[in-house]
Amino acid sequence: MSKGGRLASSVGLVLVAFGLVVVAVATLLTPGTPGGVVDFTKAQPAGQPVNLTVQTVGAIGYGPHPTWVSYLVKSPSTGRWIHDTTWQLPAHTLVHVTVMQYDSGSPLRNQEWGQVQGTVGGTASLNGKSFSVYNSYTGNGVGHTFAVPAIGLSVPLIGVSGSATNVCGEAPCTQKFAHNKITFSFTTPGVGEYNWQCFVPCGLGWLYGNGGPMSTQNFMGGFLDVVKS
Ligand SMILES: [Cu+2]
Repeated sequence: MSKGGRLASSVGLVLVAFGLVVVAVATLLTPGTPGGVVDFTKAQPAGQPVNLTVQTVGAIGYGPHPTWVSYLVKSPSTGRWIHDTTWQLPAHTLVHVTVMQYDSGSPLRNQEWGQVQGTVGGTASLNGKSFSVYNSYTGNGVGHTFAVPAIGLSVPLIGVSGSATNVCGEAPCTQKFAHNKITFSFTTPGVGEYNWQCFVPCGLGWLYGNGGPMSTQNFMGGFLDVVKS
């Protein structure tokens, strides 16, 4: 091979290597992978309310922890369910949240978690019916909460019947499976990073239920990445 040819092929190899690095980094930043962010800032015109749709499942059914409980979020751009709990939202903006809850529930360890707090009007709705507190000793109990401590937001996610025959076993779950639809609205605070989490110790098989999915990103907690609108 000529000197020029050798130079050209080594430059080519460097470019290929560079390309692979770029692809690897881009893959890491894609929603659904650790470090990903789901962008809700371009889903609607500036100043308009944001629609945020999530689902909670009793077992994600795939990946390194198939048996773990988890949240998933519906991509505002593709409509696909993705396993990523960091959501970028515009500041000082109304967010309409819909939670499709596919998991069962139980009585709460702390009854305060049964209260709806920090939402618009101090209420949420369960399958179309407004409520401000849920007695977890009734019905099917509470499966999870959606809470953003820094802004005083907390909403109980009521469980589906443990004896339902059509319990979803693998995410993403579709509405043919037993579920509860919980909706509520809140206003995002100013620019900042706000953690959100479930407060129901739902990490089955872990000490006091607080390990595993309760302490792992993209399962029972995440961040609201609030940016300038
Ligand atoms: Cu939970």
